[in-house]
Amino acid sequence: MKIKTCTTTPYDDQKPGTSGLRKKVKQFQQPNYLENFVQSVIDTVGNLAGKTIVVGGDGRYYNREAIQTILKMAAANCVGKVLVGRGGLLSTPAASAVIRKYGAEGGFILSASHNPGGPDEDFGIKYNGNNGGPAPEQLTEAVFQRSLEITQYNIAEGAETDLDQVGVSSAGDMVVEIIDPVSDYAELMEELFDFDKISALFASGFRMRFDAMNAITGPYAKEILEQRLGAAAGSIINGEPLEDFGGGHPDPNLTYAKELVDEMFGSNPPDFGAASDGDGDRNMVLGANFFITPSDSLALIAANAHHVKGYRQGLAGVARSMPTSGAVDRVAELLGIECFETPTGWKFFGNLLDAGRITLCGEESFGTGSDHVREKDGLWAVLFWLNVLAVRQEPVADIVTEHWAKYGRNYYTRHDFEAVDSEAARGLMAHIESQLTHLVGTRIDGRTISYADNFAYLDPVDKSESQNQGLRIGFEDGSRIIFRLSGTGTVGATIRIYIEQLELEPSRQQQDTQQTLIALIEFASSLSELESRTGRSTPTVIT
Ligand code: VG1
Ligand code: CO
Repeated sequence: MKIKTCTTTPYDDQKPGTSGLRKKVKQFQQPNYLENFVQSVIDTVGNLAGKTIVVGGDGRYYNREAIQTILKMAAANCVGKVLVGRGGLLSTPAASAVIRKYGAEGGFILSASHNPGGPDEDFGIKYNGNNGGPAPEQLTEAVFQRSLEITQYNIAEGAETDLDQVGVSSAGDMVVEIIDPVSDYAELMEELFDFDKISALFASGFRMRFDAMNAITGPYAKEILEQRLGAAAGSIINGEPLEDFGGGHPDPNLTYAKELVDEMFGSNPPDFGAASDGDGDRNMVLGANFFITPSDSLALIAANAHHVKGYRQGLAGVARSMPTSGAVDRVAELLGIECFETPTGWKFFGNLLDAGRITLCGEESFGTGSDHVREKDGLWAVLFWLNVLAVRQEPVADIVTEHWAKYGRNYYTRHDFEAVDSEAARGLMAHIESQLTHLVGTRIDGRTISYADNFAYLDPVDKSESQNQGLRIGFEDGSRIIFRLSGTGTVGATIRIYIEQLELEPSRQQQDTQQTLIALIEFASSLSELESRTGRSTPTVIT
């Protein structure tokens, strides 16, 4: 196998966002674009020679081409061995599990997660380290700096690897092993959850619907839910991974998982519904006629962990991203465990998980996970809920209502304004920030603002600092309004407004969320001059 060193010129836009580098496929197809980024990672990480790495993706358009390029570059950069999911497939949590199980040095995960796929849509790539988790900010920043000065990359010339046959082959001196993408992950799930109890639940006639949204989790859900746990055939819908996800957004929320939502709120709904995203790390869970917010799901998982095999021994602590509601905080308080508030993005949980400070963590953006891997994990959350339902034998709605009565209910919503003009979005954020100091003491709808700031995070483990992580307005009664710009979008800017309000009185816990939050929603929109600055008054997505 011949190794070539090719000269190249830098691109100036390879700065990874919340979760890796995400761009339109057409941008990735520019000459040397992918090669520059991959070589920048290899140069920055610095120690891959002779080591094992993992490569896989969510199966979207350009996945296979990218994997062939990465394999040739890995061979040329003296990587010892690459483990690749069959068909180039690995869900994000499965990739994390495989890195950890085989002691790999790291891995490349190819995905733009919940963003649409296809020749005119999105692609993405990120590097995870040997703990199985996304590279921390210092590393992604160093990769970006490297990408600005890169002048050459190494690539092997030779035959393409057959990605579709499980087995071992070689590319020059490098070993390539195609692995079954599901089995290691399924085994890990069997260790964590009471499969016998969940099987008995299904055998008793419990009905569920899992919407894989034509994305990566189809094969995982079929193997685990239908094959191993005995869920009725047909429990999984949209279970074939497609390169364009059937033309939809593989984003498990109330807007984009419409087929599932319609069924769960229709006549004779199944007992439990769930969906996952493009790369399998997100989850939405629903009961019959009942939506569980991701923030509540995290709190309920924490409060019910003692029912579940892998978590029965107790929780070290919990963490949530800053915009996630405070529901889990009160569970932690009652359990007497630590609760951390981190910036948005799973990479910020890594140190806390590695240090054994937390067992569970989650984000309001349909992300929940634990110390079993270093990514959020969609099917894991679904199995957790199934395990709890199998033990408690109560309807989802009753379990959540009972939880609220005990801990209080955090009414919570997120309004997303997608593809806003970038200048306008930056102007809006600057305008809000300029008012923050004057806001403290202001009363809105009977509540007084007690703090207003730009969230900064000091990592308690490695003491690294992260600034500018979202504008927060907090009220004396615990209500909050948060403004952030998305770091995963690929068109213009996406403005996210997060609003929450705590209600401790059970008789007031069954109200409509948008109505309950209306005063805060209106204040957020007038404070930010949303409509005059962006021309938008209606959110693209309401969660
Ligand atoms: C969004 C979510 C964030 C999540 C990230 C990656 O980021 O808000 O909570 O960690 O997506 O999720 P942003 O910057 O667009 O708000 V995934 O499933 O896209 O990898
Ligand atoms: Co995802």
